[in-house]
Amino acid sequence: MSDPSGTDVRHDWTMDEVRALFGLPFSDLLFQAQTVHRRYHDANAVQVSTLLSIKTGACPEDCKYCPQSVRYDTGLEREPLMEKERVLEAARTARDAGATRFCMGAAWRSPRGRDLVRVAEMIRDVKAMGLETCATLGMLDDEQTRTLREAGLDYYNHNLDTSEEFYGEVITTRTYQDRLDTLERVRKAGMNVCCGGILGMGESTTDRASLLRTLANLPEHPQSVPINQLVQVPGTPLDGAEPVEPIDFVRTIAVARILMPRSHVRLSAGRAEMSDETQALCFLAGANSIFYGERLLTTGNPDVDNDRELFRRLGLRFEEPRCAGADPGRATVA
Ligand code: SAM
Ligand code: DTB
Ligand code: SF4
Repeated sequence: MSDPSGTDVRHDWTMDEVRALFGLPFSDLLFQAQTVHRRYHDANAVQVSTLLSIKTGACPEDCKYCPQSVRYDTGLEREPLMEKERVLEAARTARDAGATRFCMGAAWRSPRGRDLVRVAEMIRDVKAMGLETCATLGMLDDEQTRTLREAGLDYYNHNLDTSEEFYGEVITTRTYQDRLDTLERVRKAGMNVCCGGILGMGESTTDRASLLRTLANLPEHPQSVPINQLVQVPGTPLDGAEPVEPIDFVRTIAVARILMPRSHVRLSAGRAEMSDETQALCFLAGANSIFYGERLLTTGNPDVDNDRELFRRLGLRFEEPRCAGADPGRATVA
């Protein structure tokens, strides 16, 4: 299953090479992606994460896709940082439904003061339940990164969202470099990086290629690569954007798989708007992770029962969490 030589794992992809993958006939691309996928992964196992918004809305940033920005009127009810007991209750429900990772998201530019200590306490307790932990809290400085590492955080999610070239069309309140800096801190602290982007914001195929190239040419591939389809929310500037062609979405998953063979590629937001057939093609293209549970952060996700049925029809099963040491260089954080 694994390629001990690791020859497929490269960090020197050129734009021409990545664009050429996008230009392959669909069947050739999927065959290549599936071949790489089977070399590194169990092709019928899917990692499942459940999300919880632990602090909702009133975010000062201007991300044009996001219902939680204070700048757009989306009718979203704001909620301050949740009490730990409520978070633990949601984590228990997720675990009992079969999730193996619990991801806590906060609508912050970056965490402030005591808030991070409170999140660290949540992380410790969620981990003690036997779940892998993930958090997405915005930009981090060195000390905050250390605090999360010491709490035992397994994964930190921080997305690049799109290509460096298109980024300015989507977000103006922080730079691409700010994001790369946070990713570097997380990586250097020894936590697993979860980093991907969003399709369907008006970006070109070249932008998609550029995003994936940036991810693949990082010093280490992110262990988890979420590929989101924009969830259009009325009131956000990107509501009404041209939807992604499903075949193009599948192509992007396939290219991510080829560029980052060892990573988990997550078919992330947007599944509620996708057909079962498109999702099946995404798994065939090498997606091996999903968000599981009726809610993403503030928007809907397919019902647990529907997902179980889809897994049954496709012969997929829930992947066991990786034990320490199984992932070369990275592992579940002690
Ligand atoms: N506030 C923190 C930050 O942005 O760094 C963490 C939470 S933020 C909601 C996490 C990610 O969710 C964003 O980077 C973006 O990729 C994704 N996201 C937000 N709104 C979305 C939408 N409407 N559709 C798809 N993905 C979305
Ligand atoms: C990621 O890449 N997608 C998730 C998670 N990381 C934090 C968030 C999707 C959010 C979709 C819109 C919402 O529910 O608010
Ligand atoms: Fe705030 Fe994160 Fe939404 Fe951007 S994506 S507006 S930073 S919550």
